[in-house]
Amino acid sequence: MTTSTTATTAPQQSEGRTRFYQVGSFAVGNRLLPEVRSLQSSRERNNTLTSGHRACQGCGEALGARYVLDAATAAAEQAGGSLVTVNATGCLEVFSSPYPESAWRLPWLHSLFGNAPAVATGVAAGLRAKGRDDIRVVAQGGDGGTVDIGFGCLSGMFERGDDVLYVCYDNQAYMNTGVQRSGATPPAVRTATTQAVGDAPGNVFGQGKDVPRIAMAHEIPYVATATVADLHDLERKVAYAMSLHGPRYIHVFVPCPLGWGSKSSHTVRIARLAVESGLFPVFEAEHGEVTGVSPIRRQVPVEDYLVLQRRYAHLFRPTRDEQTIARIQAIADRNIRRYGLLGHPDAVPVLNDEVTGAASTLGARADLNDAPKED
Ligand SMILES: Cc1ncc(C[n+]2csc(CCOP(=O)(O)OP(=O)(O)O)c2C)c(N)n1
Ligand code: SF4
Repeated sequence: MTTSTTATTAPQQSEGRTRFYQVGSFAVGNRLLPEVRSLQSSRERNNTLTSGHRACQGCGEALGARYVLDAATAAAEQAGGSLVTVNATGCLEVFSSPYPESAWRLPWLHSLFGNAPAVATGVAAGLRAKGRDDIRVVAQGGDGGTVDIGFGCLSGMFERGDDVLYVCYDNQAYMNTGVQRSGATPPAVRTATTQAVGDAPGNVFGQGKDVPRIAMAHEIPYVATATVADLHDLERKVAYAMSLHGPRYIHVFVPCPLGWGSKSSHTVRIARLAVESGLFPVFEAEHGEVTGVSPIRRQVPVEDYLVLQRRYAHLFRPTRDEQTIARIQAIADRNIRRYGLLGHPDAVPVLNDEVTGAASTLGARADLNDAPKED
């Protein structure tokens, strides 16, 4: 993440202009800045993931991880203890720990790609054996490390009842290795391994895994979904999860500008549209039962979400793929029904539309012109 360049948030520069770690790429770091801290190092925050990492500008995963681990650390410290985290291989691990540097300011272990839940189980067991119930364990990984290669370890961790909070940062593909499809990649998405060619371009419909619901089926103490569009909600869920014991799971929706072909300034907006369209339902569940949802207040058609991302560009150019857009809208509609997302008295339902049965309540279709252009 870069430091802000606005007048109020820019770091105090004593040696001239801000220097960037890399120029002309998505990777911009500030670790070469003089020893002057920006607002991201506010004394009110733990700043567990601090300046100097190499995430792309606008990386949702960096934003989400920072808020998750700051909230988890704060919760552990308020209880008189501390936190240790285990990190699966993936973008988050790579951009935060280029040897010999680290952007982490807490005890942090790098596991393999596929065994973060098992390593976290071992850490928790070791702490238990030493009688250290003051030290809490958080494990984290991307969607590939979680829903694919790490899934067996994760299910075992749930089933055994291990005292670990596991957080999945879902950017819907294997970003670290070049945007390959994962079991969390949505239908129709173009990735390096699901090209936008043929009769059914992009990722196929009807495959993949809904891990929050699979976690609920384990009837563990707590399962929640969240996005970087509502960081207070994310912090609250982490704090609540930390007040519980046993296996807990939080699935965080984190847009990836590089892999999704979106503007870095659209990360939070895209996350909000995913929620407001119904494509990413935000809910909490305890012991297998849904206990709360974040209702949609101003429903938008899925198109408003899709047009801002080049990975969906083939649905709009050279001609609109009405059928596929309607199928994606049907997924959102099913989520809305499944979780009762329009049950809130303030909710604004979508209006009619000749294609998808939906119409923007935000006027976001004007953003068709604002969408990233195809390569
Ligand atoms: C056994 C094994 N297979 C493959 C890899 C290469 N690898 C490292 S990270 C990664 C993808 C990570 O994807 P994800 O978990 O979704 O995290 P992201 O990078 O998207 O944050 C892959 C394939 C590996 N490290 N180990
Ligand atoms: S590729 Fe995506 S997940 Fe990885 S650092 Fe860049 S924006 Fe973040």
